[in-house]
Amino acid sequence: MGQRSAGRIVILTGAGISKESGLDTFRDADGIWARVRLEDVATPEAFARDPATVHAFYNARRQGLLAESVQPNPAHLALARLEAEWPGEVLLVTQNIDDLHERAGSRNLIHMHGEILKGRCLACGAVSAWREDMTLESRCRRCEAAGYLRVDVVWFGELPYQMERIYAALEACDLFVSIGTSGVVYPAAGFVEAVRSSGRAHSVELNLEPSDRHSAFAERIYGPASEVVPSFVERFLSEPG
Ligand code: BV8
Repeated sequence: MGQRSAGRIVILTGAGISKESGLDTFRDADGIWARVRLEDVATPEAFARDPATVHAFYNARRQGLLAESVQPNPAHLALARLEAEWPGEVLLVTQNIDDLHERAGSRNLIHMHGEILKGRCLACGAVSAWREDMTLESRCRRCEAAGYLRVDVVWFGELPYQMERIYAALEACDLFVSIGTSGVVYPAAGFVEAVRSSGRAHSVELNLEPSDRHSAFAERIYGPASEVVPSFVERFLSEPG
């Protein structure tokens, strides 16, 4: 990898990239799933059974994300720099529902698991920005129906967004970089296989510790994202040719 003009890069990020910004991961010892069962808050069945509990779960995380103290960290900023300075395409696919990549300056971005700062109306299908608490009484911004809103995230058992575009990019890329993800949740955890099937791309895992899929990667660098991601981007951009 090094053809400066032809290199297409796909990056996958998970909750680990936002940890140093103050947002919890899911499967670390102090993670979200240590406090609440995903079956109670992150499935369509949970929402049908007890929507108030699901709203409360996401309302707390949304307010946490909007806290002044939560800012993009050097890892988010390094990925925005890579997109700005690399002559080939850089596609950032995130499993995260926060907006830290956008706030860091990333533009070519897919939120495959949706976005916590958006709401979707089950009556008319409208998706709208949503920064306040969502309740059973919340009204759709377009059709004004009350009680039909859900946070616009992908729950377990639901199909992630833009999968065709993602798989096309994975099969065409020259470099795949996975950052801050445990490699537990599919289909994201299987992306490295889609890349390897092309037989051409280099694959790198940047994580605090080996993920469940670590052995599938050609290169593995471990450490906090705010350290390993900026140094990887710096090294990559300063490579000759
Ligand atoms: C699908 C919601 C099919 C938003 C999330 C039974 C029934 C149905 C489906 C399944 C089933 N069994 C298995 C499945 C598939 C299921 C799945 O994979 N389950 C797992 C648990 C086995 N997947 C799905 O259901 C997916 N959909 O399969 O649909 C389908 C097909 C056709 C038609 C219809 C349907 C949907 C998956 C998405 C679910 N939604 N979240 C939200 O609330 O956030 S998943 C949730 O996990 C988050 O989105 C999160 O992004 C994702 C992955 O977690 P990670 O980001 O990796 O975070 P984690 O804590 O795990 O790891 C953090 C890592 O960071 C660690 O490695 C840590 O070491 C590292 N780290 C920590 N600190 C740092 C760091 N790294 C660097 N620096 C640091 N400082």
